[in-house]
Amino acid sequence: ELPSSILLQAIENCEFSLAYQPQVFCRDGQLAGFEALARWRHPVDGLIAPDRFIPAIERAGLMPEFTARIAEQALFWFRTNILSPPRAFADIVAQNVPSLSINISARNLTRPDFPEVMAQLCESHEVDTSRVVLELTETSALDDPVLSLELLTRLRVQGFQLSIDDFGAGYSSMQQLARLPFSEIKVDRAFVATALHSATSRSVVKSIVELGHSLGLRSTAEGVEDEATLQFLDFVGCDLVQGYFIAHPMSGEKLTNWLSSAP
Ligand code: G
Ligand code: G
Ligand code: MN
Ligand code: NA
Repeated sequence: ELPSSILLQAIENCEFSLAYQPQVFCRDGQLAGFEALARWRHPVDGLIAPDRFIPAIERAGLMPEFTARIAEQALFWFRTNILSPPRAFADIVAQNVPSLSINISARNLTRPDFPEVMAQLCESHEVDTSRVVLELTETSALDDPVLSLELLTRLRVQGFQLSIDDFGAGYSSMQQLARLPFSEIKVDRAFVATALHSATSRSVVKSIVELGHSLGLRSTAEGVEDEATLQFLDFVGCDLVQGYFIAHPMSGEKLTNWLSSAP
């Protein structure tokens, strides 16, 4: 178990880095945005995956500090590389107005100042809040549903887009989907990965996309690993796709090269 003193030190020492995974429109492959994914560059143990440290950060009560630091890093990268892009890919970016997706935790929705903190980070990096998508996992248990709903609503009022991540994987506190102010639904990777081989998965994917559209939400499929899956997703009307078939999560530097070499 990771002690909270170690985690706090890691946050303060900026040992967390971000990988960015491009998202593209299913229809024409144009760039739509990026999801920021945290990695821990531990000085001794090397690269540690989020599945290991995110739950530990949650248990240690450090999610507010962690998210603020991650958001700051992501917004800085987005401002300097995407909104004020090098010449090499300025055209690609200018045409598409890409968004920046940041993962948040249910633990972020327990601090009343969270919307204000996020809005101030956007302001100081000169990033319009409407460009920022906050992803909340469907299965995350909301400790205080009333406060969480109030904070989600305030984030929405501040201009943030809200996304419900890994949809289909759980059946919990987010049954009230229709009552929460989301703007995007992300189909869980498990259904996308098995879509070609399982009629059940195909029905689930199609239903989620339709549910999203009926509620006015854009749908994003993650974990797209081949062209046939991409075609199926386009066929059912999915809006955005993300996955190894398009691009792996990359360091900011690698992503710059990826953008420069895009057709
Ligand atoms: O990065 P990987 O590709 O292994 O992501 C695994 C999961 O870890 C993601 O689906 C996401 O839910 C979670 N995750 C990654 N980065 C962050 C982050 O910055 N904050 C939170 N709360 N979760 C994250
Ligand atoms: O936030 P979320 O849990 O949805 O994060 C997405 C996770 O899925 C990250 O861990 C990311 O590295 C991973 N991922 C992204 N694209 C693919 C893919 O095409 N296939 C698989 N297996 N994993 C992917
Ligand atoms: Mn996500
Ligand atoms: Na997630």
